[in-house]
Amino acid sequence: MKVALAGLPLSGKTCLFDALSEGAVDSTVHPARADHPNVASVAVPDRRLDWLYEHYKPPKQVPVHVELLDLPGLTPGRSDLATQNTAVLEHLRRADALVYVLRAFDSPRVPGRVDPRADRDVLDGEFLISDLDVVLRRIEKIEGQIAKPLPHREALKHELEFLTRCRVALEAEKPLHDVAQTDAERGILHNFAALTEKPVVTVLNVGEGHASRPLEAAKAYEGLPQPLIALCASLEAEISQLPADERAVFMEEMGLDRIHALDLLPALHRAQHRITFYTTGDKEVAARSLPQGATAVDAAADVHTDMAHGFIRAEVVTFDHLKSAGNVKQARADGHVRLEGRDYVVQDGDIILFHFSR
Ligand SMILES: Nc1nc2c(ncn2[C@@H]2O[C@H](COP(=O)(O)OP(=O)(O)O)[C@@H](O)[C@H]2O)c(=O)[nH]1
Ligand SMILES: [Mg+2]
Repeated sequence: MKVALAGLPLSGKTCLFDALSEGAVDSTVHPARADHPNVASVAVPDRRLDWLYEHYKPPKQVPVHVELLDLPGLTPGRSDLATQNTAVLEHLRRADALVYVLRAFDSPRVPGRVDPRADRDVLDGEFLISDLDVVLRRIEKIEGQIAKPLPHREALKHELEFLTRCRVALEAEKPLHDVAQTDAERGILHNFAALTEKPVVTVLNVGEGHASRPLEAAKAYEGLPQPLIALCASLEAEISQLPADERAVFMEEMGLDRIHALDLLPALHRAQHRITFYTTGDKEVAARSLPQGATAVDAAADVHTDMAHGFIRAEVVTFDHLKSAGNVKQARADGHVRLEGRDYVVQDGDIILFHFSR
């Protein structure tokens, strides 16, 4: 799962990146560049996994990881930075999901007005234009091919019809995520990595004065897109750089009862229509991510291809049942451990033991 931070310059992307990656990259030495984005692998916080780890006490816990990308800001209207802007958009295209970082803090170090809704419209506008550009180029190419008696002419005709609908939507300033109706059409969008089709979570970056209750500041801006997470990126970045034993004291001083940035990765996971299932064993407990609708055999393949090839059945208990029963033996006695076949649709929070032949 690859997630990229998108925003205007000085909106707080790098602070957010530092808060989430706990300073894995020293961005004062290596600022994010379009030809060299900063990348960090960040664990998705997961209370259920923490509970399983406490419960089974194996040597290791393995969370789901996200590859987080920090990039330069988008600079529409700056013709001197057009090449960099195009390169940033290309990186965003390759991400599975985007975070819009919107500035809602006032600072003498950052020029210009504070207007997150206008900034968000600027980002949307950039993505619409960029997608339209790709769609128009593809249309032109297909129109050239379709004149020839090619064997896959029918498929091209369908694609052209779909791309024409895409063009109409984009010209009316509508994002592409509503246009694709069939799996084939979604496949086409996926191929050109449309920006306006990607799952988005918005981060409203508020000033220090609102750090402890950031959502209060969000109330000043009606109509910001959901899901939305409000936080003070500079302060949360600062906290993440502190030694663990100093964090609580500092947070108390600042009136923070929690790190709001921790909500971001789970929100991105949900926005991508993905679920989490768990495996437990002597060596580790692991959280694993699957697209909604995936089956038991897909889940087995995620653990090991051998498990999918030799799949016999899955033994499933939900996290909530296990937790309330206290242990698997009791959950079994309560009738909450089920045997499921290969076509069982995995549910968020399932704990699965696979039976398979070698
Ligand atoms: N007061 C305040 N300043 C912030 C906040 N987030 C970022 N900044 C400041 O804004 C400037 C730009 O932040 P940075 O994360 O580098 O923005 P980027 O260009 O989007 O990566 C820096 O001087 C930060 O210290 C915030 O929440 N509050
Ligand atoms: Mg930056």
